[in-house]
This record gives sequence, C-alpha cells and structure tokens, in this order.
Amino acid sequence: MKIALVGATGLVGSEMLKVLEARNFPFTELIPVASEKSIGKEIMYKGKKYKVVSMDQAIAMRPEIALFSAGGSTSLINAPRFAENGTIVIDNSSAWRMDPTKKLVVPEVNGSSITRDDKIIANPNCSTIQMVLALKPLHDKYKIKRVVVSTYQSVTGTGVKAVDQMMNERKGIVDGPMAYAYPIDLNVIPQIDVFTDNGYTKEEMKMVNETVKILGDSNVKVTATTVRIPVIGGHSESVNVEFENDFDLNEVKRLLEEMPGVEVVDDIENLKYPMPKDAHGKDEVFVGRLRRDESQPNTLNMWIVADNLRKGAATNAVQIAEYLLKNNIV
Ligand code: 2RA
Repeated sequence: MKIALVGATGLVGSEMLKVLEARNFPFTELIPVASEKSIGKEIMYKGKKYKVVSMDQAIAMRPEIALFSAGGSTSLINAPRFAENGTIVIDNSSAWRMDPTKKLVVPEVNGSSITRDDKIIANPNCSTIQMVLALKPLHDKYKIKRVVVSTYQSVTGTGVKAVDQMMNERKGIVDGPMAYAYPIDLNVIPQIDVFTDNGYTKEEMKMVNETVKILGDSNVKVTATTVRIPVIGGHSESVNVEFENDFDLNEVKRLLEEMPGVEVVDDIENLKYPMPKDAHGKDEVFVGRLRRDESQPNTLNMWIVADNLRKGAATNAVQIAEYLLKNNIV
C-alpha cells in the first residue's frame, strides 16, 4: 500500500503527516510530492527520512492513494493523471468539489456515498466541514430550512505566509511579505478569498453550495459572512439554524453528543464553551453556546469551533482514506 502526499511541504501537507502518524495509517511506502523547488528535500515521518519527488515520478510509482493539498490548478491538471494510472485521489482543493460527477465527502455525514467508481474524491472546505458535521444530526431530526452563518477564521487557513504576516506584525515588523491586502494583527478582515459577481466571496459561496451538496438536500438555504481574524488554532462559527419542526434543547444537545466527531462543550455556569486555542491540534468539532433564538420559532443559535488544518482539512482527508481501506475500495 503506497500513499502519495502531494503538497507535502505546505501547512496542510505537514498536518496530514501528523494525522497519518497519529492514526497509524497502514501504508508501506510514503511518496512526498512538492513543487519543483522542494524536489530532493527530505521530510521526516516516524523518525525516517523520505525524499520529495516530482509529480511525474509519483504518478509512475502508482500509489493506491494520493492525498492532494496543492491548490486548485495543480489538482485540475494532476489529479486526473494519477486517477488514470489507477490511483484514488483525495483532493483538498476546491477544483472538484462542485463537479456533479465527484463526491464531496465528510465521512461521518455522507461517507457511505463513496463507491469503487470514485477515482477523485473531494475534501470540502474547512469552514463547511465543521458546520455540516454539527448540522447533520439536527437536519435528520428537525429538517433545516435556513442557516445563517458568520465565521471567525484562523490565518492558518490562508497558509504559512499569512501566519508569518501576523507574527511579523506582532513583532512590529511592518514591511514583511503580506498575505492579505491589510494588516491582520489587531484587525478583522471581512473578506476570505476573492469576491464573486453577487457581492459574496468565494469562501461564502463555498459554505452555501457545499453544505447543500453534502447534506444532499437542495431545500436547505444557507447564507454566509466569512471573516478573517488574527488567530491560529481554528475557525469559529456563529450559526443560526431555522428548522421546519420544533426542537427540545436537551435533545439537541444529546443528538450532538451522539454525533461521531462532535464534542459538546456547553457549560455556561462554568464559562465553558469552544475556543480555537482549545481546538488547536484536535480532530473533533466542538459545539457550544446552544440556545434558542427567541426572535422567531424553531430556531437555534450555536457556536462551532474546529482546527481548520485538522478536521477542516488533513483529518477529514485521512478519514476518507481510512474509509476506502475499511470498505475494501482500495
Ligand atoms: C481559509 N477556507 O480559511 C480557507 C482554507 N481552505 O481561507
């Protein structure tokens, strides 16, 4: 069992290595792939060194699985090249997510939709994954009509350059390389990714479209405002959900507690609620501040936090790979 890691030197790639190691993913050969300038460099896995190879070399080695976290354009060109050579690609970019011929998978939600015919499987956007995991059991029980979400997203979602920008600003270095159009430290930027024709950003439209695709229900309406904040550790989301049917708050809590991958942290008397500093490095999606929206019927407010590099990217991709193994798809 050979596994290729495309984008091995990036933030998500490095996190994938950690997750593969922590979960003891059973492969015999690791094939790290990165851009031209990193070829020949070495990465460490379980105390062993692995040389970074080129895309062509990796394709020729015919790994059973390729985990991609190398951006949309690399994926558009190279994922099909791996797939044609017999490799199943799990892709973390947005390239294939809304392609109707490709599955968009959060294993706990719709893993069972994967079949042997799926050669390129899309990993959803980080902010979508954590929201959908909490929405799924509630949708099954009460039927969601509409979701209004506002996000507070970590700079790690942009990549190393953004983390460096924030840390430089924190040290008073103001002329370092900029990942954003504005300073991020001591600031909040209400723009994630580029704007689309309707005035929303791509990140906002991902949350709208991907949520509907993963839940498999076009009746679910979603509207989103996505915001970058000077934080590492995870993305946070304020989520307002209107259901068709009324709910009981204790039952909501129980349904969330029973949902695999979700951990409820909701004890306001002891000031316990999810925060990115606590989610950092964890695989779970943390949900708290559960309360009824008193302004209209059948509506819930909640607060969802997860490490965007973990469940929002690396962990979800590795869980898809685990699903393939467990179900003899690979
Ligand atoms: C972000 N959603 O946080 C992106 C990462 N995929 O910017």
